[in-house]
Amino acid sequence: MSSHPTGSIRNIALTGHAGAGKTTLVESLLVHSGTITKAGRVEDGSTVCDFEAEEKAHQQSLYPAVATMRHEGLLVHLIDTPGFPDFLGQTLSILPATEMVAVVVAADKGIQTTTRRIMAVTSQRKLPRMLVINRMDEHLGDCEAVLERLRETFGNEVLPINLPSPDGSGVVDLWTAESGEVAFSSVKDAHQQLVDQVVEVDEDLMTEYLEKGEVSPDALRTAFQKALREGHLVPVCFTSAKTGAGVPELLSVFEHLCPSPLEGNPRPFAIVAEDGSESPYRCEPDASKPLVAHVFKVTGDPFVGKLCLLRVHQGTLKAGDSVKINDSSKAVRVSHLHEVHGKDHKEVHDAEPGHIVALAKIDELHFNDVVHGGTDLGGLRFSAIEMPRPMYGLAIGAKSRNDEAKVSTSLAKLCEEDPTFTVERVAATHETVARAMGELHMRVALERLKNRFKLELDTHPPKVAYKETIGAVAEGHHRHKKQTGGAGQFGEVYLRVKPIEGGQAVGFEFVDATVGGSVPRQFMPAIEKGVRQVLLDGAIAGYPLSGVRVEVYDGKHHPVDSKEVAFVTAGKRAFIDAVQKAKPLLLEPIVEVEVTAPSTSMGDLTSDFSGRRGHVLDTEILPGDMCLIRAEVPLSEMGTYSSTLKSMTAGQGSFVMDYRRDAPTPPNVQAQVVASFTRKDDDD
Ligand SMILES: Nc1nc2c(ncn2[C@@H]2O[C@H](COP(=O)(O)OP(=O)(O)OP(=O)(O)O)[C@@H](O)[C@H]2O)c(=O)[nH]1
Ligand SMILES: [Mg+2]
Repeated sequence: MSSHPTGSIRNIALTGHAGAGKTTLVESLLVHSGTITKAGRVEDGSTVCDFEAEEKAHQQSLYPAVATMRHEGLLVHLIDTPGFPDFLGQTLSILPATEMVAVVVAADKGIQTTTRRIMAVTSQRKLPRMLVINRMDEHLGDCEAVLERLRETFGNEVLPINLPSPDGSGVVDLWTAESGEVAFSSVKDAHQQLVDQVVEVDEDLMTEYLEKGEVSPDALRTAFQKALREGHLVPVCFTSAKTGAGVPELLSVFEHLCPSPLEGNPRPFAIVAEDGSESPYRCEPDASKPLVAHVFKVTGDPFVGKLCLLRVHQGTLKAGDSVKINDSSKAVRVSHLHEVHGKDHKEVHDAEPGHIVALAKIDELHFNDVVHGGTDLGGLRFSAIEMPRPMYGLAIGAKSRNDEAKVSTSLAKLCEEDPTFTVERVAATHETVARAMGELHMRVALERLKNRFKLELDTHPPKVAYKETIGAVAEGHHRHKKQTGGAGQFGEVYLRVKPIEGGQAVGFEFVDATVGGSVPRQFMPAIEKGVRQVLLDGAIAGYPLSGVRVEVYDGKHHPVDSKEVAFVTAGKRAFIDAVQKAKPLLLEPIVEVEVTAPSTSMGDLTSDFSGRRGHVLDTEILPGDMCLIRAEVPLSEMGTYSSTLKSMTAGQGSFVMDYRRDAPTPPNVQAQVVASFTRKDDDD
């Protein structure tokens, strides 16, 4: 039996924009719970959660970190997350491990890019959330306006659960108190508003409340939980992570009002059958049921090597158990379980539903894997939160020849630890391209390679990975005839190419539309082979070709000289001939960029997008003299955007970009790229 059964566990994520004060708030909560005696400082690199070398160097969080505290009989896991938009993927990946997402907002900054993103994702995923307005020590005067903006932006279900005292040295609880002095608003009104909102989720309670004018605290807590689960209430707390004002009250909200794993919303698990159909699976937080745990984070530890963080959703994981991973039939032995607190690990014997534990050195485990103990749970999958697609690319190579072997293994480790960092060999450009979410993310990844693997890379901007497709229907023909002494080679192909609906350069179809045996059946695979040879290197500019349907409608063969090789060449040549007549198009990746910046810089920012061949989709004025700009821009024009944005907004702007689609390049760009291409022909 675990010393902390499920009902006494709380798992809370601290999210929000960079600099809101999350890591400092965790320190303050750890001090108030008696877990540590003195708060560390982000600037000194002495906090529990920013323990990695790169975090200390940058003085900001770059990876999620778990802090564990025991307080008043409860076990609380706080997960601190990075707030800079480049690290959004890291932050999103840990949300499934928690029952409550606290979104921290700096009172002086209000709603920023990460605030919006997290509020949107938690709403979609039906994750209970709350808002914490921090930095009230220095910005007490801004608190009322920020609360108002949060309500305007995220709805009237955003309601304070406490309010700052007149001098900001503490807060007045609105859950229990009906009177008291506060910096703004009135305790009586705010209390009333809170209770009114909560009772709305329960008709019987509402009737009782209307009749008697009050409801019991127990009934109110149950309704509060329901309101959180349904997103009918987004409570707001005020804090100063620096002075500790409001921190004991925040801890109390986490412990007494936030859902335990028994009370959280069900997680999106599904059993996938052999035919691919899915049926939802409801994990029950019951320690006696078969084990279900989910890997929400993979990281590398300099001492223990690969470390996977798991959240147990059902059943009990014990040290020494053998478990299964996804649908693998191989049982894997779990010899040690660890509780995590910053960089420290403490061995524990078992983990019941709700627990977060680390498993070391299990090579078979990967991000988003399901670990289970049931014979019939092989098809169990967790529907992961969709990750933003990394679009900021750098072509990379080893600095020293001796390091070449090390490059791929080290990069593979990095990719495994970060779902938004990828490395691919781009055949079209013959480059190895690393992709991250932005410049900072890329820089941090390169620093990590240096710190952890003593590996330095050469980098340069990658060539654009264009794609080829066609814009019209056309026909192509090739007659391949070769006489080399004895038997010759003969094959003749007529084919038609058609764009596949959508013009998105997606897909390839090959159809035999011949009649009367003009091309004997056995040569059709040879023609297809020839056509497919063109797909990788393209027909006009050396880039991959797709979005084409090929119909072979006629041809000729020779009873003696027709050979497979002849039809391969004829197919390939006829295809290139057809594509060249089919209004070929060169496509480039387009990203959607979302910028949040002071509204005074809106004009500059929108005209900058025009200079980058982009176009603005929409703009919005946000509360607090901020604006939001959404634009579509060719990826190739975004290489220097971080520094431009920084200088245009005096460091106040932030942006995220996401892949949208591929679109045709302007005719002059296409003409240039096509002109610089020479086909290497080796088959004639
Ligand atoms: N005055 C004041 N400063 C604060 C408060 N909370 C944090 N800070 C300071 O704000 C800066 C950023 O704080 P962090 O705790 O690193 O912020 P964060 O939200 O973790 O930022 P990221 O890790 O980048 O997402 C640090 O210099 C803190 O000392 C606060 O309540 N009041
Ligand atoms: Mg931080």
